[in-house]
Amino acid sequence: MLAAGWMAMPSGASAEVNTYTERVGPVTVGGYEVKQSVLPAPHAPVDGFVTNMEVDVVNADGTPVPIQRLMLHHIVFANTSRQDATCDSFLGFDERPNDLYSSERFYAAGEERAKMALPAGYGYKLNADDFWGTLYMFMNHRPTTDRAYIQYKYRVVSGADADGMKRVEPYWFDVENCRADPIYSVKGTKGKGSTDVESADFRLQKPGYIVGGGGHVHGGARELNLTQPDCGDREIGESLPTWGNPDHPFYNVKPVLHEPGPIAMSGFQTQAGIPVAAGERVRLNSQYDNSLPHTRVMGIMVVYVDHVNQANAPDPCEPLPGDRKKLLEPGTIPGRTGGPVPYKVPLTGLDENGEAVRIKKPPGKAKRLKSGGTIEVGDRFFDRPNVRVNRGGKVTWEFEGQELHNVTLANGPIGFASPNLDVEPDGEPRTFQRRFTRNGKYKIFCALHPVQMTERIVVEGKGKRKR
Ligand SMILES: [Cu+2]
Repeated sequence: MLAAGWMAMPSGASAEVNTYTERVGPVTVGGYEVKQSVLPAPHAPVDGFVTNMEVDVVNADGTPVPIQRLMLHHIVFANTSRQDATCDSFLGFDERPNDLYSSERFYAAGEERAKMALPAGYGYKLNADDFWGTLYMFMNHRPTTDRAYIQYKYRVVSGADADGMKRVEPYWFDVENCRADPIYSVKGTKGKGSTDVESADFRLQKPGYIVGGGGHVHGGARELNLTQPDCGDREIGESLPTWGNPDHPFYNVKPVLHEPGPIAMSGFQTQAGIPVAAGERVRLNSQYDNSLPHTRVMGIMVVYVDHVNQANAPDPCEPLPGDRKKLLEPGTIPGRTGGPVPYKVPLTGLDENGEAVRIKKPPGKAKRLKSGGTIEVGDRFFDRPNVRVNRGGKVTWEFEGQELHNVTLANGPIGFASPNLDVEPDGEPRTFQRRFTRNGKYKIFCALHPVQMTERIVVEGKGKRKR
């Protein structure tokens, strides 16, 4: 399946500025499945600078694939010829150390189809012999196996035109950095209008100027922003979501396999650049609504830095440039602004025809599980899909499967989710534990097999309420 077919089609007026279109795949995704994998991503064998990039999902004939069929939930492009600027080592999608991913992440997109757009005169260095790869996640919204191609376009300035170009280095800022699946969960236990903030600090390797950036969030996000804590915590960049209107496919596709994400994220650009002195901290703040649970969310911003040598380095906290431009700002494209849309992810099961239907709980009678009890996670099943637990009780999931699975809250009193786990090579199950301190109905699924693997835990009684 690796890079079964691709093509390069240069087009454009000048011989020195070309837009190339490549295609990888087909990617095959089973019915109602969520698939994450990696593929080599070919590029034109030229030396130059990438100034723009975008990605989409297409059929063999090049027509776009609607999300009623397949949704490209997210995709990352990395250059394996260079080391990533913010990570030395990585955890793979299975949460085990995996150096396959320690290559330079330079462009990413989610459901919102973010595009790379650098200010004029700046570019991401492409060498003819660089090796690019992609890490992608697809969701199949139909009961049958489907296939599609990942198609990406990028604009390259090369030859004599490349002489005056300034090279930018990509920095991947991520509140759950250095993981192939950098997810976390928002509890959602506070009042209306409350905000959960997760932050992470980064330092550039050399002084420089940030000339552009944009972010990725999931459903429930308020915004991402970048601040300089050593400069009075001033804001230096932000990325804001625009949400779909109620009739947007994100809210109407069946089945709902996750909380719908934004339809666009704003970005920023500046020719003059945002000054960052050597050793200065840059902080990413990922802000989500905290009145409802939001599980498996992300807070990521990719920024592009024009590094300068120490002689030309900006002073600490040098004034911000006056030419900061916002791209795709909320309100400039059709959609909802003014904060995230309240949304409850339902449980989905299969009817007798194998079609997805909403369910209240998995079939079968509820069994009582004592505190300290275990639930086995096998390949495509939870061995106890309906349980009752006393408040304060602890539940352990034992992952016995050969495939990866996870435990993810769809809806219920408190948001939580496990990493993707399977059995250890020596046969020992990996485990995930949780103590239930709030009464209520916890509707749970495996986010990789959401219609096949569902579970309901009813927490009741007057046991310990420690949080
Ligand atoms: Cu699963």
